[in-house]
Amino acid sequence: MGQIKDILRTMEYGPAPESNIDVQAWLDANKKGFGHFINGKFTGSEGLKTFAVINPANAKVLAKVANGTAEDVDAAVKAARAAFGKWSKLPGHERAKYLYAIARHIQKRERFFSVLETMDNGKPIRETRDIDIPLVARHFYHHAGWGEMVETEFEGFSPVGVCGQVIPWNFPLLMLAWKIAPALAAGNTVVLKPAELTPLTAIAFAEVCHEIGLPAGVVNIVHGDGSTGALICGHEDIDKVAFTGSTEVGRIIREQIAGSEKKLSLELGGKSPFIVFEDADMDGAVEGVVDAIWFNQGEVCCAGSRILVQEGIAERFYNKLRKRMETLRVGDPLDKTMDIGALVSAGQLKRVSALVERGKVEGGTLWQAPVTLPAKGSYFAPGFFTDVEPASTVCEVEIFGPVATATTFRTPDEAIALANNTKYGLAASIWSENINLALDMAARVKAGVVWINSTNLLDAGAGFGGYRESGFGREGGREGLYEYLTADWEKRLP
Ligand code: TAP
Repeated sequence: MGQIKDILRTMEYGPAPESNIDVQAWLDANKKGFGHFINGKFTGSEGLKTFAVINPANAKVLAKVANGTAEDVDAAVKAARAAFGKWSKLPGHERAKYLYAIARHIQKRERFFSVLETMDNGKPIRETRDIDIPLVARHFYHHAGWGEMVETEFEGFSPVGVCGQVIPWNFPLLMLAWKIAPALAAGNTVVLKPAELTPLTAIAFAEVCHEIGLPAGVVNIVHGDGSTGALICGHEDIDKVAFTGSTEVGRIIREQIAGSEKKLSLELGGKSPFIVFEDADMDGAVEGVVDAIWFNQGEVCCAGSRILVQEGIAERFYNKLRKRMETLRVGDPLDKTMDIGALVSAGQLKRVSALVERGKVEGGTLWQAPVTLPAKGSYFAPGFFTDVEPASTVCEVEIFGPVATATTFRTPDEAIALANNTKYGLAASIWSENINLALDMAARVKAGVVWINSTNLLDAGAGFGGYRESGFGREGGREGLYEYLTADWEKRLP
């Protein structure tokens, strides 16, 4: 019954959109360049400074996009402020209609969004088609549900106001969804900056907002580099900053807004342990490693990048893993048979390569999949290091590429000591057939998310976020909503 009601609601937004827009035709039609989306209008890029967007799989230019200035940011914040009054006072079920409509339009355009995301980011089409874009739609559906219930479930809370949101390039549209869906459901308006490397699906998303008739100013998207991000975070009329990205930039933002009244949430880096006990289902754990570190080329904040294996099974486990690596396919991300695509940019390839070289110099033994990489594009063969010291660079620094480290442990206590020997605390994965042991470990590992006999499971209904230098605040589920609400009693404080 609820479902039928939802369908009826979304039907108010007209017939289903076209589902077969051609990505190349869309890019060709915008050859002059894309602009920002401010106050419900596309600015175009004429007369604006632009930057080139490159397809990392073949190094070809895909598009030109305007670089946001202080004036653009100011116009976007003003539009968001003007829209806030009416939007925040709409009954939650009215706001929910728009979220349902966004979800539905994205679903209808799944193919378009998947291809565009793959071309922009380099990740395999199998992942954008089966993971990224379905999770984006799910995020909007889920938060449409919260929109319906926000007044009753969060009585005594009000929306925060105008939210400045800055996101990274590793899951461009999904990170946008994680930011925009809860903000809107709770009654806020937003100014969002996508990563300079991957702005294209955010532009297509703005088109969806336009088509469904989202009131002007509720969502504003300003493109640009880190300096545009800094302008948004520092703008005096922003009430909340939500940032996902590196710990380094998170620190800069925290310093920048210290002393202001801005609410802040930071989703930062990670160096997550992947702990395999000798009683684990070994085939399952090997498959788990594939998901933990080679999904999305390892460009995943919660990637299981530190494999910890109990000593008695280590050699057998490594041998199985090497055998599995022989079957990995790396290449053109638009090819549906590929497991691993290109890293996001030539710069990222250089960074990953330099860290891996450092690992070798520091004495690590690198095992890489025997793959032939395409001649052009930012490809890196997946691999893992053995013979590494816990204090070595590759064990400490987030590589953010398809390379893990592997070390052994003897006892659960030693595994915990190694797992927690990091400045981060985002996620952990524990593999054992002994559920008591796994649960005991889960309670002792310092991480915001712990998976048992699984990894990289993300859902709109479950709060996600870190401890320590992985940041604070949660995204998803009930916890995530609190990031976009203020308790009314706080407002009454003198
Ligand atoms: P960053 O370099 O930190 O960039 C993230 C975003 O911040 C980009 O849009 C960037 O702009 C912008 N930015 C740069 N300097 C800024 C400043 N001073 N003020 C405001 N914004 C600024 O991270 P990245 O390289 O894109 O992404 C990789 C990092 O994100 C990794 O550390 C990864 O672990 C983390 N990450 C964390 C999570 C969660 S949920 N914890 C999820 C995904 C990624 P431009 O890049 O456009 O210049």
